[in-house]
Amino acid sequence: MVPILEVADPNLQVDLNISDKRLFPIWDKVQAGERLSTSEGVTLLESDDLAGVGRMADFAKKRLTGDKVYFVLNRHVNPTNICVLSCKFCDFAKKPGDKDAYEMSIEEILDHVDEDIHEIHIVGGHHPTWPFEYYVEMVKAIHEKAPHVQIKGFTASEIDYFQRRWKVSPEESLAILKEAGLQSMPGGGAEVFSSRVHKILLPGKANADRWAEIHKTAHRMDIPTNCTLLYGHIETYEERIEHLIRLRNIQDETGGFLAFIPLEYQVGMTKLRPRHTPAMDDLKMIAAARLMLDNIKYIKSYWVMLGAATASIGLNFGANDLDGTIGKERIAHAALAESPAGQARESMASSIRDARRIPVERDALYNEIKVYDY
Ligand code: V47
Repeated sequence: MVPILEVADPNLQVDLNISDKRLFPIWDKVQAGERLSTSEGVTLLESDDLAGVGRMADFAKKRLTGDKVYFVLNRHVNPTNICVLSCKFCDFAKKPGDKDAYEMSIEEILDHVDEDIHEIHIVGGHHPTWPFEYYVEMVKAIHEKAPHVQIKGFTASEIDYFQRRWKVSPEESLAILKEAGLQSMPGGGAEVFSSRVHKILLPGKANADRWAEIHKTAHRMDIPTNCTLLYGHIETYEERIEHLIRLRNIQDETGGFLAFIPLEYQVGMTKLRPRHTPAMDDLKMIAAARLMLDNIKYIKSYWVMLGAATASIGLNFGANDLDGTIGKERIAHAALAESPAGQARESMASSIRDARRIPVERDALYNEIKVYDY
């Protein structure tokens, strides 16, 4: 299958110093623009040649989008942490009556919508009693307050829950939410598609087939979406790469994914492993994503979970997006993420310049707003 993406620099050539011989045939395929297989993806994650893997991914990134790295002025709003699910990796979810459980009013949500942002990202718990109409009201109110702010909201898992709880099918809920002002969907809720992991960590949550069905429905309705992988807990390298290949197959069918975000598991109090996965693993994960997902244009280096320093290095390992300024993020921080709650526009630009890349401010749909000085 030939990648469907337009390539910024099809003639790009570089000489690489690769020390791991197992990477030689992979490098030949990358240069020829050929697709990588599951076993080649696993080799990328297993290799100790971090620089070699990173340079191949950086080459693939440069060929696609040159030296530009994107970011958005955005706010994350997590309207409630009350959730009927009990995913074993999640410190965010609380039960009604728990000490730290919270519910935001529409007014409180609107306080997050500043004039200067371009994107609002809404993801929350699966609340047992909030009616579907409350979510519609939320989207309408944001859209009325700031029509220029693009609303990216609701994971496939939340859309699935609207059907289970309120009998509103994904087609219906997405049509109503789109009418209210929703423009795109975040990539969360995918976790790891492996049914082995699903059984252990997230029983009762939308599974791989359902997640895919909902994203394909959104794509058919001209709602672009993102996709994610939650890694660094109990999953194997094979399961990570099989997950990426599934995403690549969906993208071949629909072309509706904007960006892929590798989400590093934050150990917090759930402690599926004693400490977080090493930075070397984060960087290889970003690189493997760039090399496997030849049909998804943007790969994020998500500073909230990686920390600003590793995220900036990720921009030399195939990532071309640093996500956004964020504001008050609660999911990773409930799991004790060490990053600050938000970043200013200038510190995003500095992280990108530190990686010797060109900062480009974008909107939620990747339209360029401003190219910064390098
Ligand atoms: O679906 C929950 C994850 C996701 C933990 O689309 C955890 O642009 C790590 O989807 N450690 C929500 N991750 C966040 C999300 C997201 C974030 C940034 C950008 C985009 C985008 C999407 O957070 C959940 C779940 O996979 N999560 N607990 C944890 N302990």
